[in-house]
Amino acid sequence: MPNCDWINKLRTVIGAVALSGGLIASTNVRAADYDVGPIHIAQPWARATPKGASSGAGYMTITNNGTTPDRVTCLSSDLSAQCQIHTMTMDNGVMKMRPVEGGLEVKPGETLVLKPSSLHVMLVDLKHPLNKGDTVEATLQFEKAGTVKVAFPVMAIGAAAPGASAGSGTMMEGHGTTMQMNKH
Ligand SMILES: [Cu+2]
Repeated sequence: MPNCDWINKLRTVIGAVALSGGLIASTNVRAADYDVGPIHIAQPWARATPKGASSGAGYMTITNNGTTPDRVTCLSSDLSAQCQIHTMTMDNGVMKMRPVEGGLEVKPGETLVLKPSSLHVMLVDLKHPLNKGDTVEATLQFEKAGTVKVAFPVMAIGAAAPGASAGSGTMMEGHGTTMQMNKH
């Protein structure tokens, strides 16, 4: 039955086009994961910054699938003069962030979640504001596992935790102070 055969071929072609279209769409939306030695990095993203902001932040999850602890620092970023890893803690009711001294420890079997109002990659002295749809790259160095360049897709400012804008001025203020102290 030649007719039937032709329809089946057409179906296959349509199916393949639909499938590849779907794959392209999903890779555009989803950020890449990274592996370096036993370290797995998933869902990197950065938050868009308002005009005039001097620093921005990147987030991701870091899992240590190895058997020994490792320590991660941020070496550099393509869109900022400096790159650091910061912790955020409450100090007398004020959120303060500080660079992690000597690298952020990732214990064996542990997954660290870098997210707004918590651990983050700090992009200090941005070359220009981070706009939604941009990608910012940062090179992370693991003491044992080695270095990996991670691309952080920039999400909307609104992708942040609610109420974050109200405290951001104070956070930046505190940030500037700790940066000064860190330079000596
Ligand atoms: Cu910070």
